[in-house]
Amino acid sequence: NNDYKEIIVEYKGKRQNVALVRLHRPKALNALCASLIAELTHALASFDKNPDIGCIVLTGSEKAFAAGADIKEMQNLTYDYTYKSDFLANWEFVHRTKTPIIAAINGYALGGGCEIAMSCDILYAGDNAKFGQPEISIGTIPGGGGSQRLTKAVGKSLAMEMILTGKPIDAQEAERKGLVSKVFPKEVLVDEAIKTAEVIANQSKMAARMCKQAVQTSFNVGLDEGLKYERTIFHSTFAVHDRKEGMTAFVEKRKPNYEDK
Ligand code: CO8
Repeated sequence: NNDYKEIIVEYKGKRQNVALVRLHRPKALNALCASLIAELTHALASFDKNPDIGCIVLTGSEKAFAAGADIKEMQNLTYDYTYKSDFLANWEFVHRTKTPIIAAINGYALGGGCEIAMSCDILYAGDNAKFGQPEISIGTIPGGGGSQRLTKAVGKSLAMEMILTGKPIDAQEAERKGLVSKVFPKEVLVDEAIKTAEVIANQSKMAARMCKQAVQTSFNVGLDEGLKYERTIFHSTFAVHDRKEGMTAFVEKRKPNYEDK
């Protein structure tokens, strides 16, 4: 789609089944203004509806994934406005997208930038990445899920330290603490993310969405409820053509032909 101004969308992979989205507001280090979020939301919704897309890679530039919500846009907002408009509620959309999303993070992922990255399913970092929740230094708190998702990812003490001091951590520490699953040299990060995305996009799309749904549920419910939910989805795969095809292909020692049904 060439109509976007603050994101760039390309299609990647041998089968063009990976959507690559670059946040593109270079003058503001990809600060997440309302129009950028609206474009991102529109693009993600279109991928969910597009039967050709099986995985999404979300990235920024080499300098910044995103340096946060747009402070200039927020500077003069009032409580009245933020409350009545449920300001930032639309950021939920990243997490609600059904297609798996890999965040490929080079440079700054601060505030809302870190929060958008954490809303994705897999996080890969470039070796120059910096993750932080510096909201306290501008008199506010994380508003896009940071206090919850960062704590779940890295544990209480480090999350408190980052959120209370505003100081970022680097890619290596983010990997050690489990915030990201892999670190790559910054020049190859996006290609590596696309490689993983291709592996995912070549699976059954229904199975991939169901896997995502099951893992996401583990963040919201206790173990017993989570196990029941997993089993329900597992049973439902027996109503899906791709499950029969996947198992049959294994038995017949051939590659499966998934039909996304
Ligand atoms: N908002 C608006 N503009 C920004 C932002 C931002 N978050 N970050 C950078 N910019 C702009 C700068 O104002 C500057 O513009 P100009 O040239 O017009 O002055 C341009 O980008 C380049 O920035 P710098 O000159 O500052 O670049 P440096 O390389 O010197 O510094 C930093 C890079 C360290 C990243 C620095 O820009 C910085 O500290 N940015 C702010 C980081 C921050 O505090 N982010 C958190 C914002 S608050 C937030 O995200 C939480 C809100 C609630 C939740 C939102 C999610 C739902």
